[in-house]
Amino acid sequence: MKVPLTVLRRVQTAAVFSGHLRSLSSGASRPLPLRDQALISGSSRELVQIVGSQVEVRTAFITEEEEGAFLRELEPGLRKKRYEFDHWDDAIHGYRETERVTWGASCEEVLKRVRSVAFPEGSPLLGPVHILDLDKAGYIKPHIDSVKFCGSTIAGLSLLSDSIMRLVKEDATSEWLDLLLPRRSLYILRDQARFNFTHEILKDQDSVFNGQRVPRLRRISVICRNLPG
Ligand SMILES: O=C(O)CCC(=O)C(=O)O
Repeated sequence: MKVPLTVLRRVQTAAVFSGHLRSLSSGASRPLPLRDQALISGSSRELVQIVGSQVEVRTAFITEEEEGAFLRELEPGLRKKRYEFDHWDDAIHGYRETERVTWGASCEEVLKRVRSVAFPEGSPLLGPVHILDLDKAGYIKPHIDSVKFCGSTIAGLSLLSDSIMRLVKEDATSEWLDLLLPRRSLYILRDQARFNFTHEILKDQDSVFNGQRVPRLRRISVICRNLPG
């Protein structure tokens, strides 16, 4: 099932405040490697603190071997599809997608881990896992996932590439957060962050986090959602 995406307007950003989410800091003055710097930055310290509590980025959530297992399962089916570029009104540009209910043991083990950290126990989940394959030239425009199809929590694994997810407050577009999503990390958006903020994945040429370029290559996301309450 394709979850309908509501396209909303993209906005520009202003001052930047950073907060650490499960990250390390060396205190060195030269730019930190991507995996050692704060993973969230935003338009104000308050926003980083308040909405930052409803977003999580867990670096190295899966190993290289586990990423390989997902790719082996997903690539044969994805390769049969063409990237979609020309739907002018689509919320996603340069993508192909699929969904999957049944997985091999290694992927199922990872998905169990995702579910146990992301969703409250007993929360009914959307059965199929959604797979989104973004071409290097692809990107996801700002949108809020339909409340008809998914509940309070969205959790996604990022395969093959680092990327930046931008959240922008729907009714106050000067309020925003950027999340740095390293390859093989898990992100979780909950509650306000999921309902009151648009989310988007930046295109390669806009992919800059705290002044540091984050090359956006082809990226596959594996997304789990719960059902509306
Ligand atoms: O690719 C991602 O991680 C984000 C996907 C997304 O925006 C969505 O499915 O609503």
